[in-house]
Amino acid sequence: MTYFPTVGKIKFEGVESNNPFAYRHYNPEEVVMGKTMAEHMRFAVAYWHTFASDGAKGQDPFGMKTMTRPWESTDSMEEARQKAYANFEFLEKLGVPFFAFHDLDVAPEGNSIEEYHRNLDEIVAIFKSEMERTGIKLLWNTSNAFSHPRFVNGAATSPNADVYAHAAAQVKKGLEIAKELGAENYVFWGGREGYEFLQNTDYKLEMDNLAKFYWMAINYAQEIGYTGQFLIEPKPKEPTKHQYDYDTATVVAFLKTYGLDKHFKMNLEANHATLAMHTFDHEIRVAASHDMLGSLDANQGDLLIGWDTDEFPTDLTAVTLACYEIIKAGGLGTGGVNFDAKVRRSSTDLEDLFLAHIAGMDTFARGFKAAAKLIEDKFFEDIVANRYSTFHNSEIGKTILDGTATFASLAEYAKTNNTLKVVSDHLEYTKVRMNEYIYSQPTSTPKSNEIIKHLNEKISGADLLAKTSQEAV
Ligand code: XLS
Ligand code: CA
Ligand code: CA
Repeated sequence: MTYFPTVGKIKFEGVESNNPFAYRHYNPEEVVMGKTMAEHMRFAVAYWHTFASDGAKGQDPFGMKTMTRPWESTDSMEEARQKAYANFEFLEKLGVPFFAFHDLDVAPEGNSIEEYHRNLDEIVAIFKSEMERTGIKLLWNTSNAFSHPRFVNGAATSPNADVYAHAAAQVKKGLEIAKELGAENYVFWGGREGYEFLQNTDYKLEMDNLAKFYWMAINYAQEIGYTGQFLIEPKPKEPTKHQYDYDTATVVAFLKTYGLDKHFKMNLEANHATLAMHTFDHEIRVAASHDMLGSLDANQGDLLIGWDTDEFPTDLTAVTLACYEIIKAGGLGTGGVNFDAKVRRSSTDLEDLFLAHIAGMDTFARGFKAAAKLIEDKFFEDIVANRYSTFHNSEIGKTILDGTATFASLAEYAKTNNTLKVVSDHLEYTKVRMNEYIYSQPTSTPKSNEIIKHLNEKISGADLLAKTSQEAV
């Protein structure tokens, strides 16, 4: 049985190729900064947006689904089996090494916890044998503790202890599945962990309960010998008005407050970053600065629409800056680039699933290579070094960095230093030169960062260029 008869194995053909079913930028074997692109990117397909929900088939709050898929069946377990096999055919054809799923994406709940576990076990067995056959791995699994009506007011922050216990049973099973399938990570995303109305909410009790829930998960993972990385996925809102895991900084504060910080890293989603009024690169930088960069959910939102549209990432500037932060952070470790993205409602062909993933992978490959070039040329490093040079190169700056400065010593110095000058960042010039790395090739000699440095030294870029071309002559 084939689910995608019209599409063969997607290969790298380069920018000259006009074949829509080929990579034009993503060459998995290309070595960049000492590793292959496949090793850097660790791409993953999100089961839910590709195979599972009606939302993945075009359904939205105003309209029915617009697509029908060959794995659909009136028998929910039969559909679960078909999807499982379709997943591996899709990943093999794309050449993607990882997938990710929620428990509810892969098997129907049935009428009891026992029935649900039986259903899950059957599909997990298919996953296991298909993983062995293909070498495809599980980037992460997670528990959907937000769709069922019982979770109307949250799971680990529900005001109802019975619901809390049910959520615990679900995550317990999720961890067993993670162990069984060797999941590299286990994700917690709390879509309903938050509140609609603060005055009917015991905020402190809910935060304490959430921390206890995480501790129970850590203890259980240790008990069963599951050693994958735990990840929390921040999101500020939607479906809940206010979600507790608002953004990276909020989650870090929560984890540190409850002594959980050594056990968790972040799963960061681009669309969640923008919902929190941050950029994706901001969230990556904050996580990395706490040594908590875990994995990425690659997508993009639509700033005009304003909710979690989960589009495939095609914004090359945003992706390049995200890749820049990934490289600066030392890579993704056990994480990867998971396409938590769905085809648009009007992309109705089955083949659009391939075209959309190819678009995301090519965008990331192109962004990553541009970021590598920015790093190789020390484009931002030199700018940053120059910008902070008073801390590194002046006596007073050094006392601030080494912690010997006091208010008294700084005030004494400030009084004697009346020549303080504002130094321009030349931000517009910086950004337009950065664009060359992203959209074409940096062409200038000397390098743009050197020109910016010289601008700071009050030599105009034009003078410097003139000087260099004279030297060249
Ligand atoms: C929803 C989230 C969800 C998580 C996993 O907005 O992105 O899909 O990634 O539960
Ligand atoms: Ca996500
Ligand atoms: Ca999302």
